[in-house]
Amino acid sequence: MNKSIQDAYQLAQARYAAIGVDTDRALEQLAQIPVSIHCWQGDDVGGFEVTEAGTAGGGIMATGNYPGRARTPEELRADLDQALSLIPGRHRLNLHACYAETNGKFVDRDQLRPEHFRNWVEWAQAKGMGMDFNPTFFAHPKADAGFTLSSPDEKIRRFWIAHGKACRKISAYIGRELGSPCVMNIWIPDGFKDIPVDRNGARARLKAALDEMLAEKLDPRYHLDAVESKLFGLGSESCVIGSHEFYLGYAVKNNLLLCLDTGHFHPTETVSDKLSSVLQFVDELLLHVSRPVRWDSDHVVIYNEELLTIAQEIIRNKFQHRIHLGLDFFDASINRIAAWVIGARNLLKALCVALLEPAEQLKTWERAGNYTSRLALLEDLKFLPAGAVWDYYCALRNVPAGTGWLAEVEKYEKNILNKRS
Ligand code: RNT
Ligand code: ZN
Repeated sequence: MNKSIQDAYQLAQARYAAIGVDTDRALEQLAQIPVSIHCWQGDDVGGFEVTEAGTAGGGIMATGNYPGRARTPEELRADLDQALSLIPGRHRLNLHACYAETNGKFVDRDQLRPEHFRNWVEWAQAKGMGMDFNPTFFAHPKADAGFTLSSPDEKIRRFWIAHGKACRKISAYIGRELGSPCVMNIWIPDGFKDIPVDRNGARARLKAALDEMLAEKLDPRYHLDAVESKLFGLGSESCVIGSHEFYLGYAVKNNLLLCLDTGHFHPTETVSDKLSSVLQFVDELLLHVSRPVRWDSDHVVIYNEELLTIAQEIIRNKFQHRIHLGLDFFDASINRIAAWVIGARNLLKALCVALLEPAEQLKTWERAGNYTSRLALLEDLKFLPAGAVWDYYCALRNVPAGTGWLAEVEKYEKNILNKRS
């Protein structure tokens, strides 16, 4: 290991030890937290279906035309390999149904089967990675009218219910093959552009459709269902059918995971504050860590205060066993591999910093009403050498520290990405 990284770590270790924090222990814990890496950053949420895809809808839109987008499953897997080699720790892959491999044949979404995902499973197996999965209720002609599971058209509803059922089988197959529960997240774009007169009708249809889709009990050792709400999207500005209250109620009533996407709430609401509320009533959560800029814009996750607060909420409460962490952003204006690496490393950095906090000491002061000491230490913590601990973690895990990873991405861009048309 690089001597300056080692030396800096030893000094940092002593600083943290002085406030009762064991840095080695913190890094052991960090290594136990997987992040589900979303496949869709690599190809701008395109997927590989053998048909003309519809418009994405619901506000899903990657903007930018940076060269090098993955055009085939092989390219996407190679790009993911490259990204994963620069992210410390062992993580998971989060795959959408539209990334099926159907051997050049058109297979509609209600007909998808586990075999269409075998290559992905084998890829994950070879790396000892777990996987998560998502039905794709957008970018399809049957979603172009803006409604899927809540559509007033029974045929459309049936189609999407069948897609959801097919995906649950695929998810359970993935979980069984990989020996780790596959979290299957349900997000639909359904909503009204303009002020509706029958919100209730659409929500009642969504509830009935979900009930039918999720009726079969599946083994939680292999498969877990999650539901994701949204505040608004492009084309669903006036009313989103699957709102927060809708899915919170649905998850509590049916004992499902609730997915909280950090870009899906009113700008003055924070997901960090919701975790300890919702976890009083659901067993587990899925987080889509994203970054809204004015709206649900899915920018690359940066190391900001809300990201750190989310990490602190998780670590201070030992919620890492109840919260599945996933990323959800898609930026097509920068190198896509760099986007994955930057976003994933930022989430891990936030978790690292949260693990370097003397949480019990802070809680003790708080319970005793000693807010002075609490504030003094919280402020001092901000200037402790967490960066030295993070660099050491990267070195331990054989991943470049600092921006050392960028040279690797640039090499890959020159040799591989720039050769793509
Ligand atoms: C959309 C949701 C959803 C998607 C992915 C691609 O607003 O956040 O999670 O981003 O399923
Ligand atoms: Zn999301």
